[in-house]
Amino acid sequence: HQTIYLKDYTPPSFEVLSIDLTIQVHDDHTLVHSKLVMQRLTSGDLTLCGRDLELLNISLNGNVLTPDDYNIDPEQLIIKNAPDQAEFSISVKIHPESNTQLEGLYQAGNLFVTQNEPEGFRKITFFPDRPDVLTVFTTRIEADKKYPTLLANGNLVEKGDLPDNRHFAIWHDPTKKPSYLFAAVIGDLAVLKDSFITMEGRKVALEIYALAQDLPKCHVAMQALKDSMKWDEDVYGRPYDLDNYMIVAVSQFNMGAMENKGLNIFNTVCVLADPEITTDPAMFYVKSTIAHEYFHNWTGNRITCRDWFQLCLKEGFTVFRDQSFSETLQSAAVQRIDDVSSLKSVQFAEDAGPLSHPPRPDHFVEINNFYTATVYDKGAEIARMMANLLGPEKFRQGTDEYFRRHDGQAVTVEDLVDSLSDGSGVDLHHFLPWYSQPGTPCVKGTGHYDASAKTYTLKLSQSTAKRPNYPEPQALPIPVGVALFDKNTGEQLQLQGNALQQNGVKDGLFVLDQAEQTIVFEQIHTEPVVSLLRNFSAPVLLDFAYSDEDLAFLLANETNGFNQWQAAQMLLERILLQGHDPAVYLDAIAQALPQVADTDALLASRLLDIPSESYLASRIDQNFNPAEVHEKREVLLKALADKLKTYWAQAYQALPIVAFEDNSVEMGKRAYRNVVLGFAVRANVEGALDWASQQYDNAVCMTERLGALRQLVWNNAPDAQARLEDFYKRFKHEDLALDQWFAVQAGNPKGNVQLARQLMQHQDFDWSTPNRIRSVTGHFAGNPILVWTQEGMQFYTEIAKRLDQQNPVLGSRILQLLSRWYTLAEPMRSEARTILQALKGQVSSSSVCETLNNLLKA
Ligand code: B3K
Ligand code: ZN
Repeated sequence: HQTIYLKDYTPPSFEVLSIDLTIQVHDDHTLVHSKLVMQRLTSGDLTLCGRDLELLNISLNGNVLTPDDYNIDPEQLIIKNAPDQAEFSISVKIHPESNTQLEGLYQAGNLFVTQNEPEGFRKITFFPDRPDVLTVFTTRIEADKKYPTLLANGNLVEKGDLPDNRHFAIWHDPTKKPSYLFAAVIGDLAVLKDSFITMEGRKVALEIYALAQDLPKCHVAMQALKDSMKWDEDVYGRPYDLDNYMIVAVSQFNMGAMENKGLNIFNTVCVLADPEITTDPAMFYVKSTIAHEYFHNWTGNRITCRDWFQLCLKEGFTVFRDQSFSETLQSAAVQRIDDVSSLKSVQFAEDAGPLSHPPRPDHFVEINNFYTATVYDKGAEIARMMANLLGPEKFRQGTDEYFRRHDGQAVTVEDLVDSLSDGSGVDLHHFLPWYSQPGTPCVKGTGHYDASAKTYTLKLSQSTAKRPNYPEPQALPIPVGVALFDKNTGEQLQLQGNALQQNGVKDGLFVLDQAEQTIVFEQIHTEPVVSLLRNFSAPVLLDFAYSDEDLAFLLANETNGFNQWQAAQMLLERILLQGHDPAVYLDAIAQALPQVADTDALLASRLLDIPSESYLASRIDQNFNPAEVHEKREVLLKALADKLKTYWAQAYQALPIVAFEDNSVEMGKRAYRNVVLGFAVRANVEGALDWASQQYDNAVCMTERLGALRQLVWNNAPDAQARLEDFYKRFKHEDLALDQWFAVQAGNPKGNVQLARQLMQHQDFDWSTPNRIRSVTGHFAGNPILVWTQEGMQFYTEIAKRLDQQNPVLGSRILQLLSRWYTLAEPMRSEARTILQALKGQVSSSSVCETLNNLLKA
């Protein structure tokens, strides 16, 4: 497999003025005819990408071409001596009915759908399948009338009957787009309709297509779509630009959803929502994914990427936008907690190991391997840092300039930073190295109060570990959110005056952009406690010389829930990674919790977060002993449970099940009730497991039912089996609920590989549905003690091998779960290497091979 480098980028030699596409679907094959009108831009060959296509015929400007006129290989068709104006007619045969890779056009049950990002379109027809070639698509679809739904991007121009019980529809998309945003859907779907009137007065028809039985579960998504459309108008001034917006739900899908122009295709798990089958976090995920894909219409579709190295241009920015939107749906503090929590456990871990790469990578073998937490979530943090530094008004001027300059173009990360700088009048170019440097910077520091001089001196330094094959890391601009609190009263000190300006602290942010810097706060009349990295102002690790008491102080006195949570996490990491005595933490949380719970149950549910074993593992670079980490965490959980034993009992009783309401207060109570139940069970509160059984039986929604089931199953309660059987009976026809049934068993910390294997033998297990596969592989991975055994690792390498041909994108993802193998203590480390090496001769897809090679480089 070939490595592709950013530095080798060259512009396309031809533009495509238009494409007319005809897709004729038959039971055992599909014919695709295309007419491409092309125009030369620069000298060079005319190259059309194509993969797994049977070429039936090709003609150029009316003349049939013979094999002498072109070179063809498994990846492309190169036309020799192409004229400057070229009109191609190309016919190919493809096989969506046997396409298990879920890329290109594929059949999923009774539905044909496309997934073209990043390089799926080349599996539909020959085309310059690269994001900087934009064209106007007209699409004619023909199929049997057993498939009444025929959709493509844009406006419906015509539909009608054909002989042999067939029919057709013609769609025209007036906006130029790259091939990765092309979509088509052929099937038998029901539709939920609504509409939205844009700020420009355009009436947009909104349509969500799903199986008839799932239509009632589409209302949450519809509301989220309307909310997102309004939010993008209010916050970014961006209206929608077509007369219709369609979303299609499909159960077999490799990732969450896809932002195809005007015709989004969604994994059912990201669009269907119903309190009876969907937990609150899952319902929240539906809303934020709907928003994410909608926001792509401006950040991704109207302005797209010049090449795939720029992926974080659209993904990072769009994640930042969907996170900001989500902050308006629930509490902003809790949204930030959840986003940071996932950044730290997934992205920090990725960036600390052999799969580490910059948000804008400079080389890849398989671009599918780069839809990563680093590109998405670290990319979002970079956008957020720039936005925070500018403040809302200037950031808006910057984004206005970006949209003004680049609408309709395929651009780079530099273009975004140029626009933000020019539009706001604030130079942000020093942020560019964040895009190209891998690794998580570590900010270290100390603070000193001089009572006689009335000064508080903060010394901060930054460092980033050097990674093989990358230059010596440089100092990055790191915005550090900072506040001082009066140690005696707990009050936040007002920081004002010249001293601050000279030190560069503005709006509570200090930009650390040197290897080391000192800030002196003057006229500080009482001893302060400093709070740093407030609201997680930069994606860095913080190692500040706090005393445990300082952190307990911040947990009690910080003014925002995120900062309280962050203080608790720092204390917990000290206990779990550095062996600190848990007493300070236990006292502090016991003190703070009841009051927080009374006013903000959602926040209380998060304040009890204990860093996951996977996150802790990511902080251990050698001699990692999974059993030891597990044990330490269990001991701490037990101590916390015991410390508040009487409180759990009261708190649980004070939270009776009530009718379901979809708002953050009720969501908070449900979340907190489940957390409290878990601690009550752990503390052996009398009757706690019976409460779990009762909660299961009386549940009015999935959050309650699954929360209870988890306690029963994970504690091997006598009632567990009967409730599992009940759950299965209740939901065996609801795929998304059944996924939870698999997940709760696969994620059992007291489970084992045998159990996971049995689940994969179950009659409802299905190798063609990624959601079902992930419900076992993903949740089993939550227990490092089970993963890091010979059987556990073999379990994963066998799955990667099985998926290598069948669905390499998914296979590669699953293999990535083993990325920290090299940190294991011996003899596990050597065993892990042997197991990974054994996989080497057995896989051949570019996705799986690239991941495996990178893993073995560790
Ligand atoms: N842009 C798509 C991701 C496509 C992934 C292809 N392997 C979804 C999203 O980020 O919105
Ligand atoms: Zn996206």
